[in-house]
Amino acid sequence: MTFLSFCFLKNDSVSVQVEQADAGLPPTERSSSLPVFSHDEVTKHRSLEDGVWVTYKGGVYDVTEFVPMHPGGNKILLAAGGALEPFWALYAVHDQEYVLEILSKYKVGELSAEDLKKQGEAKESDPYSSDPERHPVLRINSKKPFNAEPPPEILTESYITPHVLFFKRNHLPVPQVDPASYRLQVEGLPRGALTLSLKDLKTRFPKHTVTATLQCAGNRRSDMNQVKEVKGLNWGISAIGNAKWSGARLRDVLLAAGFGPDVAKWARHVHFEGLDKDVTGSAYGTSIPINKAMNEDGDVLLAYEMNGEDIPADHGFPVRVVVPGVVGARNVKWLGRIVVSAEESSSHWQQHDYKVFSPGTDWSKVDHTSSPAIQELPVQSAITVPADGAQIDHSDETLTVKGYAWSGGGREVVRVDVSLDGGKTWQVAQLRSGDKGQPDEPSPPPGRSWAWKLWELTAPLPPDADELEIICKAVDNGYNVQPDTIPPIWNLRGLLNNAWHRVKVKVT
Ligand SMILES: Nc1nc2c(c(=O)[nH]1)N[C@H]1C(S)=C(S)[C@@H](COP(=O)(O)O)O[C@H]1N2
Ligand SMILES: [Mo]
Repeated sequence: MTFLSFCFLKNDSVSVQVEQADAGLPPTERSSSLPVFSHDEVTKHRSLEDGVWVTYKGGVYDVTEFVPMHPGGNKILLAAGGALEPFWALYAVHDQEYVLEILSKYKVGELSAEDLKKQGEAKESDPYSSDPERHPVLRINSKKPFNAEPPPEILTESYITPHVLFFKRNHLPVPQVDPASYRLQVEGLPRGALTLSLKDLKTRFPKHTVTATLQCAGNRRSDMNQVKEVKGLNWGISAIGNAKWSGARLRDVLLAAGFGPDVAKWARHVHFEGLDKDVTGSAYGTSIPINKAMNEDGDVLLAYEMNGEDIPADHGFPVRVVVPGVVGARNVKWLGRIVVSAEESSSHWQQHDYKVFSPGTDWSKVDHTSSPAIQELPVQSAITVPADGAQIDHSDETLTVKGYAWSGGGREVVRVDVSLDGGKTWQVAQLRSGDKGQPDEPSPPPGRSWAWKLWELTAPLPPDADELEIICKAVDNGYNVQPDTIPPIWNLRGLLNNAWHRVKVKVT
């Protein structure tokens, strides 16, 4: 495990609350005649060009000069324009006297008292006011509802994605659920409804743990948007994460609710409804095919733990469905109701979204009944390091390229090809199913490869090139490959972009 991932794993539940001014710093620091800056002013300084400013306990610091001197200086840039506290909480080594001394040299002002106060305040009458705190390293695509993804280079630092870094995809405010009064309804079976408390779920059914990757259908949408405008959140390449989920098997719960051979004759789908509701009172909901739900090897969970802890609020506390190998949208969070049915869910998210159409279909002619709802996902891969537009030193002898690869439906990724010359020549990357330097997780049985692989290639830097186009593409055990370009898979909602991932870097 790398140092960085170690820090993240050790600090899973980082608070982003900004502490009140004065705590910890000598009083002389506060009585300065330095100018007062607003939060908006500070956020303008988040690059080497515009200066790198950070705040710490109410002080404003210009650390531009310090960035090139700091080991892994670009990591400071993640905090640029905002508070240092949550980042220092990730890297515990910083909480030391001498670090504060270094920092004090760079002080340029005070944060306005008003903005300091605002950082702690939740606004009443806002349905999102009870949403949980999130780590500021996340790149926000939308605040309300909250949708955000981690920076790619951090995503592949750890095989198991810590929950603070795991992408968050919410359609509605996060519901606050009291675990003591929580009840799960299981309906649609001839025996009548089964009601389960959280304790029932934990004690009446065997606990099962599955390492599974979750990917949003909109992952990599921003690249599709570049080809031709699409509708949807502008996700980069990190709307994907890999976690250890634990809970009861859905199959066991349905059997306990009375699922048997007679039900199997007519049952075709299992509906899931969340406890998150829109203003009209309708809940987030979708369905999956019954065979995925009942298959002994399907590993569908009613999960109450993520990475060995209670599922965090953003990820569905206290119970979420985990449907390994299937699109994120079916992995319903804050699960309130399960219904066994002959029909698919009639919800918006099943019938009018999460469907893909021909590149020639536009909003004037789209017929949502003409395409099936997305379930299993296609083979996917992306390059997380280096970043698009990065500069590489020409005197480096080798170049290291890193990324992730995954396929839906339990199909295992068996190979990742990497090209450093725009696809003229290819080299095979090294795959792993664990943290770097650690043993791989044991291979799952065939057809149950639910987790991603991380990959890496270190190769000689091609001589005399001033720009490289780096490409990756994965192959799964069905020999499915990724399409080479986006235009043939373009669709109006920008879903399922799994074209070869390309990044351009400058050699200087
Ligand atoms: N109840 C509920 N479940 C939900 C959603 C939601 O908004 N409400 N979003 C879905 C979508 S589109 C995705 S991609 C995943 C995201 O899960 P995560 O936020 O844990 O990463 O949750 C799914 N389950
Ligand atoms: Mo999604």
